[in-house]
Amino acid sequence: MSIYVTRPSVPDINEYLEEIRPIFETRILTNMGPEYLKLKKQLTAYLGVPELSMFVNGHMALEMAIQALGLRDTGGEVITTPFTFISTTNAIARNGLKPVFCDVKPDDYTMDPEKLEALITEKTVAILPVHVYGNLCDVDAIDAIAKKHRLKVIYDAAHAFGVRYRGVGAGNFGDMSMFSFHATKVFNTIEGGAVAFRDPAYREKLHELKNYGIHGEDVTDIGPNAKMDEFRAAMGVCNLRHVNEAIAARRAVCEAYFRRLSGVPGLRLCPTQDGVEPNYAYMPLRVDPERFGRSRDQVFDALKAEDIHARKYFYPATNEMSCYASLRDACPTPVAASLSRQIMCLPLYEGLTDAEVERICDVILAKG
Ligand code: T4K
Repeated sequence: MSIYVTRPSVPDINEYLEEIRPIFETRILTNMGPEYLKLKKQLTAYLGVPELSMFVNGHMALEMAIQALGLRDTGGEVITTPFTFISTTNAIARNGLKPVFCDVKPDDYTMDPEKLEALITEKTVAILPVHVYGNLCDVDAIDAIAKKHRLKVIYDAAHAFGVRYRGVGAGNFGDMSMFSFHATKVFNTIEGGAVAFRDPAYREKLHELKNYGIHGEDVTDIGPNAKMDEFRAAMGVCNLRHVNEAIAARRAVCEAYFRRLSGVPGLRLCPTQDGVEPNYAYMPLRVDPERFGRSRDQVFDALKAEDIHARKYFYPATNEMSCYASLRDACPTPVAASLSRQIMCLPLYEGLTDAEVERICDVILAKG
C-alpha cells in the first residue's frame, strides 16, 4: 500500500455535518460569518495570541501581512532565508520588494542571526525568517537586531501551529506571524491561514485588505479577495477539537523514527530545541552521503521503489529557482544549498502505524 508524506487529519463526517448544518439555514456562506468568528475566537485562545485574522490560505496571509505593515511597493529589501517553501520568497517579490537571502544554521535550519546584520543596508525594510519544520528561529537575537535597526519582523510560522517557546505561543514574536492551515499541516481548514499580531491597529487593516481593500465606501489599499469561507472555518472548528490528539499521535510516530534512526552514522534527525514545546509537524532526515554511504536522493529513490513517498522539502532552495536566478550570487547561502541536497521529510501523520515506520526505516537502513 502507498505511503505518502502526509495524510490530512479529518473529523468524523457526522461531526462535520453537524457543524455545517446551520450554514444551510442561515445561508451565510462566507464574508466573515458565524463559523469564521467562532474559529477565530477559538484559535486566538489556542495559539495564545492577542489578535488573529484568518485568510483563504497561508500564502495570501503572508502577502497581506507584508502589505498591512506598509511595505508594499516601497522598493525595499526584505531579508529572508532560502531553505523554505517558495511561498515565502514569492510573498516578498509579489509585494514589489527584493528578497535578500540570509543563510541558515546547520543545527535547526532557521535563519542564522550571526549572518543577518551584515546583510542590512539602508534599503532593508523588514526581516522575514521561517520557523522551518516548526523549529523556532532564534527569536531573541532576531528581534534584538530588528529593534536596533528599526526593522519590521514577519515570521513565516506556516509550520509552527501550536509551538510554544518558554510557554509563549509562536505567534507572539516580531510584528506579525503567518500560520498555514493547509491540508498537509498539523491543523487544517482544508486551505487556510492566519496572521497573528499584537498591535490592534492592524486589525481593521488586515480585515479590509482581504476584502479588496474596501474601507467603508472607499478603497484605500488595493487588496485581493482572500477571505476564508464558512465551510473551511467549520472544518477548522471540528479539527481544532482533536488537534491535541493529532499532535500526540504524531509525537508517537516521531519517537518510533528516533528509536530506529538516531545514532546511525551519517543520518541526522532534528532534536527538540531547548525551551520549545514542539508540534511534530515534519520528520526531516538529513543524509550525509560520505558517512552514510548513500545520498539523500538514493535513499529517496529506494523508498519510492517501495511505494513510500517522502518529500524533498525543500529542494531546490528558493534562491536556486530560475525566477530568482538574478539574486542568487549577491548573497550565497552554502548551508542552505547543502541542506537542500541532503534533507528529505519522511512520512508523518496521525494513523501511520509502528509497522509502517518499521518498514520505512528498513528501506532507509538497507544496504543498497
Ligand atoms: N510558508 C511555508 C514555509 C510553507 O511550507 C507553506 C506551505 C507556505 C508558506 C504557504 O502556505 P499555504 O498557502 O499552502 O497555506 C505542500 C502544501 O501545498 C503547502 O501548504 C506546504 N507549505 C508545502 C510545504 O507542501 P506539496 O506540493 O508538497 O503538496 P502535495 O499536494 O504534493 O501533498 C503532499 C502529500 O500529501 C501528497 O502526496 C498526498 C498528501 N495529501 C495532500 C493533499 C493536498 C493528501 O493526502 N490529501 C490532500 O488533500 O505542497
